[in-house]
Amino acid sequence: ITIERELREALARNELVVHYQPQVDLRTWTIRSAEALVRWNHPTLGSVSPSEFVPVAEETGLIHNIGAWVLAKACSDARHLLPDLRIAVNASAAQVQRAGFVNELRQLLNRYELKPSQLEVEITESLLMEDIAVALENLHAIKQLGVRIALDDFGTGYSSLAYLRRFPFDKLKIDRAFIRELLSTSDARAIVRTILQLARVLGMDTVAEGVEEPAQLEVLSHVGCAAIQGFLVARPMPAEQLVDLIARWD
Ligand code: G
Ligand code: G
Ligand code: MN
Ligand code: NA
Repeated sequence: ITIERELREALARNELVVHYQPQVDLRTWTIRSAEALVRWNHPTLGSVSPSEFVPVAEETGLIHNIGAWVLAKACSDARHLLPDLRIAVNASAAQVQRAGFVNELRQLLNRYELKPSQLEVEITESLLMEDIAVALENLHAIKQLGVRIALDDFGTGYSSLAYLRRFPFDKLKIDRAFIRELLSTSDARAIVRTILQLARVLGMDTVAEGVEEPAQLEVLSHVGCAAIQGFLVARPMPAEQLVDLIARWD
């Protein structure tokens, strides 16, 4: 309740920040993209995780303001600091279901003079379960615009294979639950393999999330995963730090 009131003021007080976590292409071992992750620097509580405040923002409708701010910040950083990276931004179901969402994207692309393909929107499977008429229309319009669409946390929710054909996804993000068990259970490895095959057949890109150990990277390379994201490469960090990391990378 108090978190809701404070969240309302957080934007105006400039307490939200966006960090970026790189994704590494496994074929070339280069950083080609990064995921934008919002953080809340609370004056007394310190850094508050989005897993705590995003649900509150969704319940109260504040997610529209916060989401718009994150998108604009990510576009600004993509333009000024990270022009060679594709930037992926998480969008809540409510955002994608709003009629004005595609226009918001179009205006940002114009304002920051970005190639549409430099931007990627990450959505979760929960979106597919809600009232999907507007969402489906918006996803197709986003695709038309040339902005890429990634399906986040893939494999954990309710993912009917039919949805994969019906929605225009460019990328599947393999949930870290499978990566965590990759070395210890054979079914996790089988599931990852199957997701990768499915992605290949459907012409979708892939990234494994939550990669923390070299041995996981080893397996993922072996089974043909396109890219990895996780603490093994780097934790989410401010854009300026990512610029430094990339400069040191080559
Ligand atoms: O970075 P971290 O692991 O704390 O993120 C926790 C959750 O918050 C993740 O599921 C992530 O997708 C979500 N998240 C991070 N940034 C955003 C954002 O800008 N918008 C939305 N809707 N979710 C976000
Ligand atoms: O749901 P989504 O994929 O958007 O969530 C991304 C979240 O995962 C971020 O909050 C980020 O901090 C977290 N994360 C990223 N890499 C790793 C990792 O290697 N291990 C763990 N445990 N979490 C990670
Ligand atoms: Mn994500
Ligand atoms: Na995810």
